[in-house]
Amino acid sequence: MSTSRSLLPLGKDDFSVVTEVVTHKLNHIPIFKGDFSSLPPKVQRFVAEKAELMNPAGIYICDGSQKEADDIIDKLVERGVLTPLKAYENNYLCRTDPRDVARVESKTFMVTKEKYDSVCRVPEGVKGIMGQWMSEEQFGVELDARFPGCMNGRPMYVIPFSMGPIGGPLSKIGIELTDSSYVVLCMRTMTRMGTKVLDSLGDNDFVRCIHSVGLPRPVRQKVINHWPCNPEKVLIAHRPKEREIWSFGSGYGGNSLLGKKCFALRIACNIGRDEGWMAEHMLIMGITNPEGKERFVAAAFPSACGKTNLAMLEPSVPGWKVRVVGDDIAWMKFNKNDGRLYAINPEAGFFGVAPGTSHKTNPMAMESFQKNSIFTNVAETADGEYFWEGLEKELKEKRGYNDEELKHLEITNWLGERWHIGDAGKSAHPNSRFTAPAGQCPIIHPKWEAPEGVPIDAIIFGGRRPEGVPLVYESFSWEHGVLIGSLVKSEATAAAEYTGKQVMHDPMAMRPFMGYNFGRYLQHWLDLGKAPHKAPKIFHVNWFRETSDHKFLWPGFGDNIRVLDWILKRVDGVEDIAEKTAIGFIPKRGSVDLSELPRINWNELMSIPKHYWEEDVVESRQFLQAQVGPDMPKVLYDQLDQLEKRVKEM
Ligand code: TSX
Ligand code: MN
Repeated sequence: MSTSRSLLPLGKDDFSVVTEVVTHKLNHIPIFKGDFSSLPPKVQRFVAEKAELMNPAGIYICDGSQKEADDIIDKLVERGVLTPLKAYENNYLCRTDPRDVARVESKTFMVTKEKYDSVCRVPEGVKGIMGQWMSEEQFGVELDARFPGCMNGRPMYVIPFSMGPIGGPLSKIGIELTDSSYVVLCMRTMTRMGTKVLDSLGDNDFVRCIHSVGLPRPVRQKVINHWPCNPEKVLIAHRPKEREIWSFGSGYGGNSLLGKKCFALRIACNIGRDEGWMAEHMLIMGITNPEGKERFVAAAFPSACGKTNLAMLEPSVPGWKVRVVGDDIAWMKFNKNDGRLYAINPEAGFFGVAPGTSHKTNPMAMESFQKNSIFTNVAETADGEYFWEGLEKELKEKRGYNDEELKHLEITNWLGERWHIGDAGKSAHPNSRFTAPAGQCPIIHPKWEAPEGVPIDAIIFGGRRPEGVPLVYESFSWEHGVLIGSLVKSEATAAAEYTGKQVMHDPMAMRPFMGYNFGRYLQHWLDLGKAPHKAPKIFHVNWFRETSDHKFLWPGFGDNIRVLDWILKRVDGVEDIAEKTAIGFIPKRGSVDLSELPRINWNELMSIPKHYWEEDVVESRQFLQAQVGPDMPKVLYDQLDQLEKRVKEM
């Protein structure tokens, strides 16, 4: 088999050999920018090996400077890849090939020798939803069919990046090789990137990230929107043991910004298992009450539940203050000294869904992307502003237009076509994104880059649950909370291939991001919650419960502070505000502040229909047996038995 040299790790101490190989390989590949010989030896070897495999026109070592970003932007504007949004300072629009608009879960794999290191032992005939496995042999074949010569005629950018503050005790370094300059720009916003990362790397190891748009020159297919990609051959493969990521054929988001979902979740949860910490799909926020006491919470929600909106909440109740630490990913570790759980946001920017974001739903996100931001697949007004579904009203008010005038406003939709408000179809792609530096958020927490992280007092799970699930409930124990997390469900998302409105399982909000056997991941959670660790309390929230005629029962958004208030009182040990039910503790009537709200149907909002939960417990057991099977920790089946018994006795 011609299988990639890349699969054969060179001996660690073979330095004479390595140096020789390195010089040899770089003899015929020019350096476009940077000093190859000043790279740490391991980085040199990685770059040289992969350059030989992918055969780029030259090597461009990114320093992370503003000048470098400006140069790349100038070139992309000249080529028509980026359009300046002239209503702002240094904001740009990017339109992708319309076939390359989202993560591709069906082409995403974990590659391990042992299948069941990656996925659970599901019963015969069941298709596992918690990730896909590929054998090393198959991966070798897939790699050989894609990567040799794949960067022909294109520069290969070398992006050194840190997930977490550079040099921090919880931080990790990666190097991404890519032939996409769009990826360079986004990585510069989403991670700490450049020379200072290499300085702190020294001789240490790093996560190897290899990305190609998969369209070597000369290009045979037609390139649409100056966005090279290769949708038929998309592959996103992770080798957790080798701490390596291979991504081919897509330039979009989670497929190409490899620090995010691939590294910070799929690879990092493997590192976390080995090193005793957790990598989670969670926001991190600081909440200060009117008395001035601040507490931090981490919250896991599936896509399309408004995680970014919650992280940047503007409380509707006077005296409360929320500050965002992170909106998507949390790396968390129990501290040896005080036993508490500390979390960092490994990212440095927000890569948020644009449609639905407005001054009404998320004013702080809006403030974050007034400058230095990239908008991908949104629409543009004739005045050089961004536009998407959800901005109609504020655009109308900004211009002082009436409805008729608004309809005549010239808009270019995400496909580059003329479009008007009220026309068929959508102006922006439903998965269109803003990429903005986190530091530009007015309510970014002053400790958002604290290397040691912030102490977490509550973990909150949630989902879009139109039926049956109350606004908030609290688990009876860490183990019960882990069961609740493993049973997270939500109405489907726009961020992936799924459409429609079924309620789908998304355990721990990690379904698309799980990096190893989910049963072992649950066991890892159980292990970490034991003494001497002081495990945070675990809650479940549902902002999305509906009446039988499909009206939301809870106003949501800034009013969610009322629920967070109750949660934090529980964290503080206030007892007389909770009522024990079959599924957990719920707020006693009157213990959630509803002042100044229009009438809330509290009974319907908080009800726990026996019939619904009887069915839900049965469905939950079927789900866990089918998807986690024998890998499910027994403790959690015990928890499920107890839940079933409590529901039966309701
Ligand atoms: O983000 C949301 N949050 C969390 C906010 C901090 N959304 C948007 C979800 C899509 C990303 C919500 N949508 C929330 C919510 O709490 N709640 C709802 C449902 C809802 C939508 C509109 C109204 C009320 C509830 N409108 C009026 O009441 C006028
Ligand atoms: Mn996410």
